[in-house]
Amino acid sequence: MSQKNQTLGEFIIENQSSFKYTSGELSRLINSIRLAAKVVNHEVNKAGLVDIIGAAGDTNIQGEDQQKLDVYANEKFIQTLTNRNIVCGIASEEEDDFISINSQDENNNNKYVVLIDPLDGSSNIDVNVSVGTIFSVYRRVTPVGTPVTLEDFLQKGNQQVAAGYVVYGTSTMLVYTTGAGVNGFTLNPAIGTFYLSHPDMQFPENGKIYSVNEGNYIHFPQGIKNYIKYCQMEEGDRPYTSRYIGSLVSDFHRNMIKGGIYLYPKSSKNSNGKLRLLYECNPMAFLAEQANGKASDGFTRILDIEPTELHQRVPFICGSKNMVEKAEEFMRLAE
Ligand code: P6P
Repeated sequence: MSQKNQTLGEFIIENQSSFKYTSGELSRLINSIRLAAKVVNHEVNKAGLVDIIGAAGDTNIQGEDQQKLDVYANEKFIQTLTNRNIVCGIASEEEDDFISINSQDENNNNKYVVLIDPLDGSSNIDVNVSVGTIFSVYRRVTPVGTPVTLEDFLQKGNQQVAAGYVVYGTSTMLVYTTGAGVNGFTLNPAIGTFYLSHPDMQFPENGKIYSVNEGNYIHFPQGIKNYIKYCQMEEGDRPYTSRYIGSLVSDFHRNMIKGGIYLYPKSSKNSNGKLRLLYECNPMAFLAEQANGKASDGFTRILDIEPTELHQRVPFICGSKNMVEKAEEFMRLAE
């Protein structure tokens, strides 16, 4: 049984045997995420001090202005995963296409692909609000030793072998799962070590926080409008509290600890919602379910959605099980 204040390194070694696939590689992968997280954290924490904030002058495939830290974080995670010769492919929100990693040795025996949102919520950087990194890990499905193909990335979320996030907030935390529960590690910046601070994280089945951008209310489907009015009604343990800071990782993290629901529905402005299935919704849904929570698009379990393209978007409702099920009920009734 893992005990608090165990380091991330000790935790990985102790739990390696519980991971049903081969030992070693996934542990090394998580360790490389840890290293990149520390490097990015260092830059995020001094963003106000050096000329690294502000748009990098480019836009990503989403047509969004790329903040310099977006570019920096993307480069660091790709560099770390590549240099350690652990993965055979990487897909990133900041890259138009996936990246094939051919290891130094000819027969590239690396089995894992990683999909990543290197700096989610980056529009918050200039206003000193928490941002995060989200990652998702699969075993490749094409033959080991051959270059990866799009098929290796377009896998259903229920095939993930690991997923997690880094939240660069009042403290920096790495929260991840390999399918045996969710554990949170807090960085001690003085010595650059992550310590197990939140063992076996669980969503409370009920909660009193709802997180949605109500500025889009008039554009929402009727079922979502009805659910939001339900949250605001004076009845029983309601009205709920509205908390939305525009950073998925931070809203998710708070809701997992306190109980709550996060919604990014489709709307007349965003016909499939805004969040990306492969490197935002799937990893957060895997974490949610591993923490006794739930995640759907309002009708279908996120982890069962068949991906069709690398940067596809889906509507996303995620959090405390009973809250998500109540929102789904409103969606069905309004059908
Ligand atoms: P809006 C950040 O860009 C993000 O992907 C999530 O982290 C966040 O929850 C959402 O978009 C905010 O989007 O449209 O409400 O500003």
